Amino acid sequence: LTLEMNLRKGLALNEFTLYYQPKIEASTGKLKGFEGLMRWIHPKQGLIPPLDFIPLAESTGVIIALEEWALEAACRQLKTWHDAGRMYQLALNLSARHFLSDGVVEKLAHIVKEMGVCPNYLTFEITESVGMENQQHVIERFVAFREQGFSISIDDFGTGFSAFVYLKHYPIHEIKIDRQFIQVTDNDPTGNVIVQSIIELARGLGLKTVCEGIETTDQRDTLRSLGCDEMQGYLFSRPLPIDELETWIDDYD
Ligand code: G
Ligand code: G
Ligand code: MN
Ligand code: NA
Repeated sequence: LTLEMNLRKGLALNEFTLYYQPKIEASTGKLKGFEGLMRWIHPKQGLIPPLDFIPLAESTGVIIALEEWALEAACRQLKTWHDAGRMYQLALNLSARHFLSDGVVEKLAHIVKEMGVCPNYLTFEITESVGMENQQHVIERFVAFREQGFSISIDDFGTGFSAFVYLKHYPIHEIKIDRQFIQVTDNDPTGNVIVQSIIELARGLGLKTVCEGIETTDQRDTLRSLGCDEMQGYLFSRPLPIDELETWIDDYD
């Protein structure tokens, strides 16, 4: 089998699953929602992490089918929570190839509608690198997502060369500050200056900030005092399968 056929077969045989990592409101410690992260549970190879199949899925185009599946799975879970009065938010990663594909906004909006979920509870995380080419086209896409009620977050913020282009031109809702800027705060005082500046800049522009990769209570306390809105990281929980997540939620709340 070609790798592409392997991916398609895995999808058809229901071998993919979503893990969920909690997102915490910095000021209150309240559980706000989750980022959904894909995993491939291969019958022979066991758990395959996304870094080992996402690039391949992107180059073959299978990523579109995979991420549509992920949205369906996420919406099914979100619907279960919402029906029980637990109004969590959910963020999903969207590859550049999928984000730029024809009809993507209508397709994703259709899936969400079919699943009976309100789009206001969904955020799509797009990596910073998407924005360098064809800026007008990318801006129109962002507007279309926004018009459907979806939020857009810029993932890995600060790692590319387009960070300021985003802030100046792009109609986004949130930036997700890359963990390299978070994890430097322990023993490098100049690291704090950078993350503090990013947070202040984002707030000045009316954007929400999410800090990822929080691993220590010191990082949590520092970032809370710097005014970041939401936090995510191993300190709270690693990404978990749904049954372990429900146990985690019971313990956390
Ligand atoms: O969960 P983990 O740290 O292993 O994820 C590794 C990388 O895989 C992260 O950069 C994450 O954004 C990416 N990833 C996980 N799920 C998806 C997905 O559904 N689509 C895309 N494009 N990337 C994903
Ligand atoms: O690129 P993206 O932000 O989607 O990447 C999410 C990935 O980051 C997930 O694969 C997750 O496992 C990983 N991750 C989440 N929290 C932490 C953390 O606190 N430390 C480290 N090193 N990785 C984390
Ligand atoms: Mn992400
Ligand atoms: Na990231």
